Amino acid sequence: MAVERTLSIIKPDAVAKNVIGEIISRFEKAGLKVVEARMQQLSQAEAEGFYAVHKERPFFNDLVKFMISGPVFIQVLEGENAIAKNRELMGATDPKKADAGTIRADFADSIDANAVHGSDAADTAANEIAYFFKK
Ligand code: RTP
Ligand code: MG
Repeated sequence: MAVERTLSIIKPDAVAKNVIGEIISRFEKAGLKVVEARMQQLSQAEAEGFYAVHKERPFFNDLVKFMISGPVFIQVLEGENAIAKNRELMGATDPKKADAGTIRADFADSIDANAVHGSDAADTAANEIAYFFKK
């Protein structure tokens, strides 16, 4: 297993619930390290660009509207197998299907307001990190 970096976003619903710390604590306890981070209010263009891969999907407009509904906490997590580990900690996209003890099972209200984003593969992780943390 290799040390990887992945992009994590704590979405507006979880920021509004005041659980940024609890969510970061789960990453840290699982051995992931926060190596970059900031709070940000996304613009419509930033949210559309970030989720551009979904732009033909029926949920795209709602997804963008939700992602700009309040500030988000954007971070880069680093550690062994970070991409898959983060997805495991997050749980399934739909919190009703997420395993008990996952972030989405514990903090998400719906498939739209689902608390966190995590990169899903090595190439998307690299692209998403570059999107928000340009060197
Ligand atoms: P994310 O990108 O936010 O980490 O979520 P994900 O990989 O688990 O799910 P993805 O398929 O990439 O979808 C991105 C976000 O779009 C919303 N969605 N709604 N109504 C629907 O069928 C539906 N499907 C996806 C979710 O909020 C999901 O997080
Ligand atoms: Mg995704």
